[in-house]
Amino acid sequence: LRKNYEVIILKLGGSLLTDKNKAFSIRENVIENSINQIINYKKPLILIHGGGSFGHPLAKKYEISKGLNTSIENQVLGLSVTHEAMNKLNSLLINKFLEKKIPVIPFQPSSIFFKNYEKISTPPIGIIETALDIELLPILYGDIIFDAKGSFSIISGDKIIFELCKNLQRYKVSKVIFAIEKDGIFIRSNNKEEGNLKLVSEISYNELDNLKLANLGSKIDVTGGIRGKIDIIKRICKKNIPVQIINGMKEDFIMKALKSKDVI
Ligand code: IP8
Repeated sequence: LRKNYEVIILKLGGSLLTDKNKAFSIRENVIENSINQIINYKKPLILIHGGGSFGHPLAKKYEISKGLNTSIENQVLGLSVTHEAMNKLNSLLINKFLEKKIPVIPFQPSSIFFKNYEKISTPPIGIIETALDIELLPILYGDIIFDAKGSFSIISGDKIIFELCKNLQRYKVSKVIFAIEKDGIFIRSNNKEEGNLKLVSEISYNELDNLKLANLGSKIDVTGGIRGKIDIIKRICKKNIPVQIINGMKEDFIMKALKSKDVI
């Protein structure tokens, strides 16, 4: 059995894979290009993807992240439909890998993770480690999550990453890469609301709390947007795991980040 193997966790953001403003739209070229870069990386990798225009509009419509609410018409059906939309996006990706004869395996997060009064309980994730052992690429995604108090909400891809960082045992996460549709995190260079925007090239853990985030306009996001992402990044960094944010729209940035080459 493999022990102390390094693994990279890569997240393809939902707004990278889809046009978040248009329901069920996918960015065919971006997906194709991302997959081509990923299959070039021959070392252990776990792939996570977000919801984009598949998961977020439905989750918002049925207020899934706020939990069971009997006054919302057909909410439980909406829960099912939200999960299925994510499954669809996932199957689409899975099939693209299979067309290229790359062994991949999807894991349904809603069948792995369970919320217990705000705490996510994760059973031993040996299944993911065994997939890695036999060189299957595990793919997980933002999904619905059931709650022990008889309710449900959404588990974001980012949250899943944190749970994996916390719970993998035989594999050590060497870094987490977020491929998004922008160059990274932008801050305001002065205190005014619309000060000049500046891309942050490097941030240390201690600086994460005081970022003056630039407002780049918000898309439908039920899992906390960039603030939520920074919160998760902090928790990942606290485990001494470096995090990199890259622009997944650029031709070879995913490959460069995976191979630790210089990238913006
Ligand atoms: O895009 C959200 O995952 P994320 C998944 O990683 C759903 O935040 C179902 C909205």
